[in-house]
Amino acid sequence: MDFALNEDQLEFQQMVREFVEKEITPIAGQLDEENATRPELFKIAEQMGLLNVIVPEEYGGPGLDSVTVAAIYEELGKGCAGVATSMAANSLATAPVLLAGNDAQKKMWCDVLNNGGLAAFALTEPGAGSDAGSVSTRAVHDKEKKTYTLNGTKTFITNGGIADIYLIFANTRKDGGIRGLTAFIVPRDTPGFKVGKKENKMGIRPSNTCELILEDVVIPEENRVGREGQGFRIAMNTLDSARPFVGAVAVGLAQAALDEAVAYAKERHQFGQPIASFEMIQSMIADMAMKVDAARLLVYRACWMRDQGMTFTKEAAMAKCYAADTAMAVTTDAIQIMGGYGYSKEYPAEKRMRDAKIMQIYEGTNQIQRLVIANKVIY
Ligand code: COS
Repeated sequence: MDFALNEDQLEFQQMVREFVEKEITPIAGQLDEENATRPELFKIAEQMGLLNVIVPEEYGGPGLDSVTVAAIYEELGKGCAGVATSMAANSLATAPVLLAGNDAQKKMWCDVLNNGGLAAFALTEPGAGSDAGSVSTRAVHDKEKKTYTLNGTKTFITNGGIADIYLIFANTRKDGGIRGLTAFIVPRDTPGFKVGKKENKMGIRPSNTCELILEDVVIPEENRVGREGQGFRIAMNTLDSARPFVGAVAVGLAQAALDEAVAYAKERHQFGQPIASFEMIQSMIADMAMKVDAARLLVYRACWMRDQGMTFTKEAAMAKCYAADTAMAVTTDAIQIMGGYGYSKEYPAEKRMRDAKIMQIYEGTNQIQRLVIANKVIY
């Protein structure tokens, strides 16, 4: 058993750490205020190869293993979970194409990412969240014209307003249900495809989250990824792969909150001594540190299992769920240690707490993760 990152992984980690410390951390508060993405950050990220991390070498990408990708996302999470979410959405949206796409689809999709493009994964709808199988966006096949016509609305889509290419789930069966769920590639400039309202969110504000509207969007048959009805399985497999990455962002976020709370506790004097010398503060810091370490181990184990080709659905859910709960608990305790200063916007702690909340909600709520875990443990 080896718990250490190898030389290449350490190199990536260091490179991203420097990028985060120089380009993201200093402006994270401002990005949060602006509630907007910064295209120049994506430009730098593209040059550093951070937008196509899971693109295999045969399709022009670095083909990084999941452990390395987690190390990258953990560092991004330390700087700003919003920026990290936006960049990680490229991996989420790419996974279905790599899993079930044909060679031409993989080439086309990966080229977009290799050239600095952004992608979006569109499963969620106003009426289909945890119940992913109840998607009501319809895809009607015209066998003669060899096309599909898509109609429906997607909601809470990361990169929704700024992506170049979209992976959209729609139902090919009139009566709906998971057996009709099908994945499609929709380029942004397709007629009938519109970006709807932009969300004004509590946290991860520097990530773009939008509604998508599809009105008679006609795409060629070649844009269907996998078979008709294979979409639910593709979505589930994709979420298995992506959940440890959400965990990685959450670990980075929690680690940064812990580091800031420790630094504050050593500086802040009350009753004539640093508050770090008080046992009640020490107890909180010890619990925070244990949770962050445990979350990190779960995240890297799930990624390692994926890289070994092992079944890892349960472990992915554990990693995502525990890391998200850790981020929430640790950021809350960081504010408690910092008192009024933690509650003030002068320090990053309150932003981190707002950012942490979404980790328990997106890419499958933590209640859904517990369902997945319990199902695997019991049956
Ligand atoms: N990998 C591969 N196949 C899977 C799978 C997985 N992780 N999970 C389920 N499946 C398959 C099952 O094997 C089953 O196949 P068969 O019908 O051929 O036996 C099928 O999918 C249906 O499974 P199940 O009956 O468990 O589906 P449910 O509708 O009960 O839903 C949950 C299962 C709740 C786990 C699923 O809907 C889910 O993950 N929801 C959360 C969605 C989500 O994360 N949304 C976030 C938005 S996207 S960022």
